[in-house]
Amino acid sequence: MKVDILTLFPNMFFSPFQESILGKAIQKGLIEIRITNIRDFSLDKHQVVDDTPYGGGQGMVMKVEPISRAIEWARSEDSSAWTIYLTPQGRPFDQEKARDLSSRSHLIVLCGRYEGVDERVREMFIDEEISIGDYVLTGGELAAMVMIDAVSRLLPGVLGSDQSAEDDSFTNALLEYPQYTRPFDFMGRCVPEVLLSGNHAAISLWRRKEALRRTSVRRPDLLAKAKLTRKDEELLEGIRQGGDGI
Ligand code: 4FV
Repeated sequence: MKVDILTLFPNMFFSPFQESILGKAIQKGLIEIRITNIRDFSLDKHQVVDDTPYGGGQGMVMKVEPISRAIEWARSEDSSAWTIYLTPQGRPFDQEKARDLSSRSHLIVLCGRYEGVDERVREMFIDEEISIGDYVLTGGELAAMVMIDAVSRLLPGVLGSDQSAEDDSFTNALLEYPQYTRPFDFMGRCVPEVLLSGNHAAISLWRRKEALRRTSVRRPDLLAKAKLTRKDEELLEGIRQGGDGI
């Protein structure tokens, strides 16, 4: 996958994309990230990229010309690129959207600043608007990093063999079950015995039950959307009756 990032603050991306899983994926060529300063596409001698809003009001608006030239440049060698604008007015980002974007070959990601971009940018150049949450950031850069991280880890070969995105939270629409590792006993709190039993059927039943319990308590909205088996319903019934559901 190729990702073009259009931003006024390219330096913000260097360290997050050098570290850990994403850094390795880039080194291995599993994902190609090209970071471009929109200011480089401003033709006026002071490289102005923003201006006051027509109709008055506070703040500044990003000008359409530099952005349009930057997007045209990024698209120049590949017209199939999918152009995304990160904005609080966008479609809420979730695992389903991450999976959808991970099937694309070339993403162009526009990071807004100030009060946002001139409306004609959205009308003329943006394929999809995405929001990472109902709050206001100082810029779209952090939102872009969040989105690219969630998409990248779904690309083949990015997560090591010992890791899989298969039983992620939200992959099967439930929150993830509790995880434990050594020590067995920490300040008197011990790891559930079943996890040391070696009985894989019992372990996966326990994990399913705990995922159902956690989801029913913390995110009943997700439970309503989840495809549950009859066994799941039984487990849930048991959980609701305060039993342990088995
Ligand atoms: C945002 C979000 C976000 C709005 C004004 C950048 C800021 C500034 N982007 N999800 N929430 N963007 O707050 O994606 O231009």
